[in-house]
Amino acid sequence: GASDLPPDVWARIKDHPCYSEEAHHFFARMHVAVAPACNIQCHYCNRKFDCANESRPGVVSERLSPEEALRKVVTVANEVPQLSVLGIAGPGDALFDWKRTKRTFELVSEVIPDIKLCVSTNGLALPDHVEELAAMKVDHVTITINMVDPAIGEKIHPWIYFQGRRYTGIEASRILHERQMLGLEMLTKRGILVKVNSVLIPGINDQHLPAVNAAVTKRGAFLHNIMPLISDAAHGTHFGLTGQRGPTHAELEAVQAKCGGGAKLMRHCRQCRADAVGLLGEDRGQQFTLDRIADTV
Ligand code: CLF
Ligand code: SF4
Repeated sequence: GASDLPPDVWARIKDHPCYSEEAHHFFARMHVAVAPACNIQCHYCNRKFDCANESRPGVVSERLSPEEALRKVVTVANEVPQLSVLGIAGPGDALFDWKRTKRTFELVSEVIPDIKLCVSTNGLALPDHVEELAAMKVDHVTITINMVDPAIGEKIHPWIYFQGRRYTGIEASRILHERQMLGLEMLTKRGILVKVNSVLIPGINDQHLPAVNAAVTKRGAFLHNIMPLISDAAHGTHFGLTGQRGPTHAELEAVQAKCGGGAKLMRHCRQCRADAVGLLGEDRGQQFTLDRIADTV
């Protein structure tokens, strides 16, 4: 809440619906799905659907070019007065597709200079783009960090694609882990607010998430959002097909209780789509598909 934060930090989150629980009743975010490709594989992803690190798996978002995204943002800004944040959260990784993400942010900030820019990434490409993110005044970055131990990472992320080659096994997770920690440190050193998302996967990282919480707290993470794995065989993910289940509500609360004392926990996440529009939990994305806005701008 407002009372336990320095005033300058409060001023930066008071109209961000994900970073402030109070704000989510009054302020809206929108996502534009401009980032189709991804540089890693997660066992809870099937590549055809939205990035499950930030978003609800099993849904397909409308892919937009940066120019189409601009048109959509302008339309929504005119019709949704609560709009305060533009986020890029997939459907793949927002920083692997850096040129598209950057172009989108540049186009939008020229027209709507006061909109907050927000980005979500698996972190692998993050250290390469921190300078430019800071220069574009991106003040909110989410990194999905499911482990700080590559032996656990290996069970979640079968491969990564990094600097022109594919890595598998423990080596892949060691690189991913190092890049995530480096990216987090670089962001917090510049004063950018970082939220860490962790997907809670029973039997795989449930006992380990307090160690993740401690590691990201130490490096200055502002918020930690522990998200339940949504696993469904119908989504065709590795975890879905192998019968990996998501946590019960009680299991989620038990892990959250063990993470108390570290970075503040986010408890109001609605696991949005990569093309979500509106207040959290009130998704108006289908009102603003391209075919519906074509005539309005
Ligand atoms: Fe979007 Fe994510 Fe920014 Fe929010 S969502 S890029 S930080 S503006 Fe928010 Fe949605 Fe949860 Fe994400 S409720 S899935 S935490
Ligand atoms: Fe899928 Fe997102 Fe993982 Fe990439 S980072 S494999 S898009 S869940």
